[in-house]
Amino acid sequence: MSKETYNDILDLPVGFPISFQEVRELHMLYTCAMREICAKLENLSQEFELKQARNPIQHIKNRIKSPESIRNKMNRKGLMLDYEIMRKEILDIAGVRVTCSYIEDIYAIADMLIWQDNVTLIREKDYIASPKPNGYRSFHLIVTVPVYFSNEKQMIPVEIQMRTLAMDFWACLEHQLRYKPSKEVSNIVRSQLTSLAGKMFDADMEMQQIYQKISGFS
Ligand code: 0O2
Repeated sequence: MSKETYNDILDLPVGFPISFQEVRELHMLYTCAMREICAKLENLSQEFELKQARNPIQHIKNRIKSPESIRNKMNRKGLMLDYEIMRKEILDIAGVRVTCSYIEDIYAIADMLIWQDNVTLIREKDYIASPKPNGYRSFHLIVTVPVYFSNEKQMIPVEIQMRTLAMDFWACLEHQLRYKPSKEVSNIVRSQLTSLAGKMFDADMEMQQIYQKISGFS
């Protein structure tokens, strides 16, 4: 069966020549890696529940990037739609999002993950210290984790996005803008959102300061 026919069956985007076997392999590999990271975060969360006064991890979500989203990203980056290139260049096929209470929690949890023997840091992007021009704030890590099979080990990348609840609330709303066709509305809303991002960051900082005062840290 030709790759194009497989694309039809799997509802893959037109022009993404990827075989049935490759899609299954891809899903399996990245799901395994994503599970590894989620398990590590769940373990930390359980330890906090048991031993600490509060759990800084509010939510853990995960997703495997859809073939369409992978295709769009490869087009955006000007990459040839090729399986091997995708494996090498698209590092957020497996994605985990961690929502924390305070900004300081984000850095603490990130350190606790990176410190672990089988987590290798590939890249770190601190959009909290340096927000994007639109106001987007989040802390991104690309790590690899080993995934063991019967006769081999593969290092698979996982993107971990870490945010406060306020940053997550903002990013989810801003994400909806991508699907709004009206340019006029988009432009107004865009600048509103950028200004709101600053206010939400100020609120995050203030909440953290209040928390520190309450718990006697400062
Ligand atoms: P989706 O649909 O969420 O998966 P790079 O690999 O550095 O060349 P990349 O991967 O765009 O480029 O890096 P970056 O900036 O770390 O962004 C990765 C992801 O962060 C994005 O994935 C989004 O999920 C999120 N993100 C980045 N910028 C914004 C933003 O301005 N607003 C919102 N809401 N989310 C953002 P994708 O693949 O773009 O999309």
